[in-house]
Amino acid sequence: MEIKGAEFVTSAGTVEQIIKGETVEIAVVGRSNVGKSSFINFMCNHGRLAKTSKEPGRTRLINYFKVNKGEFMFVDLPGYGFAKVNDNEKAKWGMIIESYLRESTGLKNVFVLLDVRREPNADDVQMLNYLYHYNIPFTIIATKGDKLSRSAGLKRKREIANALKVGFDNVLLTSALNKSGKQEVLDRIEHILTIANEQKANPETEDDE
Ligand SMILES: Nc1nc2c(ncn2[C@@H]2O[C@H](COP(=O)(O)OP(=O)(O)OP(=O)(O)O)[C@@H](O)[C@H]2O)c(=O)[nH]1
Ligand SMILES: [Mg+2]
Repeated sequence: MEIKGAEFVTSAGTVEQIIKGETVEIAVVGRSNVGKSSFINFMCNHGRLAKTSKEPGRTRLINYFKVNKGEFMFVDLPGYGFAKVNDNEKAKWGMIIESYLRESTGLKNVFVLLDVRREPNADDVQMLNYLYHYNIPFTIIATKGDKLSRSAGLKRKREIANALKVGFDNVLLTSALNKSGKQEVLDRIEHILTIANEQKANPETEDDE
């Protein structure tokens, strides 16, 4: 698969604004500042599609981006675990992320982004438990691979896979800066779209995955 173009569709800040459509959605989640917005820009070959920032907590809304004129959508979710916001705001963010994961009808896979240098923390583990619980397929993506040498990056990939109890090949190592790891992610997206199309053609097998 190839990403030929992408455009911003809309933002959702409340539960009512969450899109309930048929277009396949791939959501991007992770701690604040892990590189979610940069990842979407990198995958879409677009410098400024999703707003990025050095300041954690930049993305406060759910942002939808249509890829290849609607072949699927990337959904940029607010980062979790941002310490500097008050509890009230934290609860509101948590609620919008959870509402999205529960209510979106197009969601087919969640890309869980982790900084390659960091151990997955309690928030990351909670997110994965949530995805397991609701039976939502996910993909682990390590970001900022450029911060480590190739061998150190591979070592961290192994450690992340072990910490999360997933296979080594189920952690995709990327760098938005170096633009590395893109093909593996594109292959993954192609696989997700193939399964989604098969489900559409044979709706009775939907629960088999
Ligand atoms: N070196 C390096 N820096 C990166 C990479 N990806 C993102 N960054 C930097 O990390 C910071 C945060 O990036 P964002 O893409 O805004 O992160 P985010 O996860 O969307 O953050 P929130 O919206 O606040 O949750 C920015 O300063 C980016 O330039 C990468 O692959 N390599
Ligand atoms: Mg962001």
